[in-house]
Amino acid sequence: MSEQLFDTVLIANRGEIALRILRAARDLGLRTVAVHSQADADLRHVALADTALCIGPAAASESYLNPQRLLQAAKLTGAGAIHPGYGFLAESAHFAQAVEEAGLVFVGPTSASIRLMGDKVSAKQAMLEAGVPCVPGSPGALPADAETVRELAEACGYPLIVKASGGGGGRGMRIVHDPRELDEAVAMTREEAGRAFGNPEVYLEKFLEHPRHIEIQVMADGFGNVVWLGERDCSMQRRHQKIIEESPAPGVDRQAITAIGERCVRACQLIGYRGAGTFEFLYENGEFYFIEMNTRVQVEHPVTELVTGVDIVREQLLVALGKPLSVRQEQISLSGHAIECRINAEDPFSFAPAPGTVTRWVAPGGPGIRIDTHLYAGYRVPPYYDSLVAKFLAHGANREQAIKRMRGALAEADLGGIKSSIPLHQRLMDEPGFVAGGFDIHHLERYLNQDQEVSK
Ligand code: MV4
Repeated sequence: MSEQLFDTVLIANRGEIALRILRAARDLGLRTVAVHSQADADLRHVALADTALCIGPAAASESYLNPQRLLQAAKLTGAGAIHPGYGFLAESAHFAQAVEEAGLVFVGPTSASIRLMGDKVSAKQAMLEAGVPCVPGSPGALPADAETVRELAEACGYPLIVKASGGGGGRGMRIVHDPRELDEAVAMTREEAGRAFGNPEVYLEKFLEHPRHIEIQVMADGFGNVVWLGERDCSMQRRHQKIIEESPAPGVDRQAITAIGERCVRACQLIGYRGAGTFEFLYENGEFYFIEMNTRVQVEHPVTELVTGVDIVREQLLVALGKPLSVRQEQISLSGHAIECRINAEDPFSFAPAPGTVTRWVAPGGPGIRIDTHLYAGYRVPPYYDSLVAKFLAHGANREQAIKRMRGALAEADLGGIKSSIPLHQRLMDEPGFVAGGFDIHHLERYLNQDQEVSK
């Protein structure tokens, strides 16, 4: 037998990311186990995996979100590691700990790191200690005493935002424009947070009105090596769902980004971080403000892969195998520009989910085009899960070329049988705000609303 930590990885996810993980594992000579729900037997990665196992009914709570089923499947198939992908149990400290305690490798950070970052108050405290700039606000969780809360709010200034420590990704927050609304907003956010996250702790931040969302990708191994892999601008979003991501962030000073990237590296070293991670920042008036850290591989990771040439999922697996990162910081530079369009099975105007059977699928191609998808003709998109069915990526020497290539890819794509966001992206690739670049997190919703006015 080999001295490797593991030779089989269980993929605890579905769709395009499961296929992405399978390919990275296969590249490294690892065996793969696909686990799927009853609704997902016909997924592409299930057909390609060395072993496939049905772990439960369509409902995610009884399959992809069930730690016991996943651990049983690992035991049954001899998998030594579990890759959680994104979503589902990827940021469950409880699951990561169960994997650790079962003597298996969790492809990600330690459960302790996930717990630290999952609690937004402790995450912010750790970042402040590491010299990462944060949004000004209350030092830690709010006390019970209403008078002290009012004083903290005055010090922070209005408008402010009340956020749940157990929240994140847009869940559990409330904007307060007027001191008279403060008490009730704090009480309601506490109440909701207690119910939704089992943690009623809340904190305050100054509300930034026109920020961009810029995030830093990091990768760390178990030997203290940490690299940052540039940034992604994810400002084109709707209802906290990212629609388009790109790298580099248009019009942002490289020196400023480098300074932030280096702080993120330092922070990873301080907390003993391992694996892939993303530091989310709000960027306003030339300043970066940390808001939260994601302790998983992200949907938009290929944008970074295209501009850096680093295979992030491969590095995740290498690190999990106990090996060092295959790149050092001096070897990393950003080349050209990459854009990702998320293609969902949904109505391109109402955004209503539109599951159904794919009757035709011819993927675009050509120089600088990458398509991450599990689609094939005849595939039935089930109604039970996230509607992401493909990611179109365009890489060019500069932003202009990347946009042109993306337009070509969107025009080439031949997807029949289901509605998708392809027509939306075709409009966006010609939308003056997007084409100019550098617009804030509200731009897309503003554009879509104005569109609605016109059709009235
Ligand atoms: C903010 C903010 C403005 N000021 N915090 C939303 C998701 C979560 N990650 C944090 N979010 C925000 N936090 C302060 N102090 C505005 C948002 C926000 C947002 C952030 C990133 C991407 C899209 C967003 C959409 C609405 C609000």
